[in-house]
Amino acid sequence: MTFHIITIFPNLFESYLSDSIMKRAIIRKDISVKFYNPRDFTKSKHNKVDDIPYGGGPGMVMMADPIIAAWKKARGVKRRAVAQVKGEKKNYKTVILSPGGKEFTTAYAKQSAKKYTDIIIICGRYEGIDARVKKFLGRQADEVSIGNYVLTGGELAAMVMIDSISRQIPGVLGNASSLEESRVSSHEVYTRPEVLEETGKKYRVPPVLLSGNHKLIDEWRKDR
Ligand code: 6GU
Repeated sequence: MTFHIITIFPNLFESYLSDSIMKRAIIRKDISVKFYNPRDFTKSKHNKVDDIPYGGGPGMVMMADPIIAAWKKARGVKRRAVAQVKGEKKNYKTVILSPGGKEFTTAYAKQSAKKYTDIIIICGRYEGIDARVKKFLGRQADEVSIGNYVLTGGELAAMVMIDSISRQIPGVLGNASSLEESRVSSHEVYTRPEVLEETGKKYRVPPVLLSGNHKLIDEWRKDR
């Protein structure tokens, strides 16, 4: 999976992608992440990427042209030609991140990991992106939000999507069974020590987990 990130703040992604599971996924080439800064695609003298809204109101609006130019680079005709020569079948999706979009879910992450080879993610600031970007992209783009709260920009949301989609890609998680969503956070988990002594109190691991009886353990887990 290749993630193409359109953002004016690519540095925000550095630490998250350079450690732990995302780092390993990139080294293994299970995923790759590329950046396109609208500021590098401006036609104006001062590399302007935002301007005041028509009709008035607070805040700035991201200009359509630099974003569309960055998107064209990400979607590149040249890359497609290379893919065709190699006989690869590319399948692109574009996501416009916006607090008003449809909610991002594990189901969306699973589908995306299965269906697409390339996902282009456009990060806006919360005042918004000129609506003509969405009009230009039409049905090839989804407008997506990661939850019912407002962030200052789409970059955190993009990282959430990269993480959540990547862990659905075979090989990204070391252990395939870790992928089972039902196992994630559904029941209590324990590790050593068997008895944790803290501030005069003893906290024990439930005896069933020490029993070695996997039928009983599975039943216990269903109830948690
Ligand atoms: Cl995608 N963007 C912003 N700015 N805020 C959000 C969001 C996206 N999803 C939830 N809040």
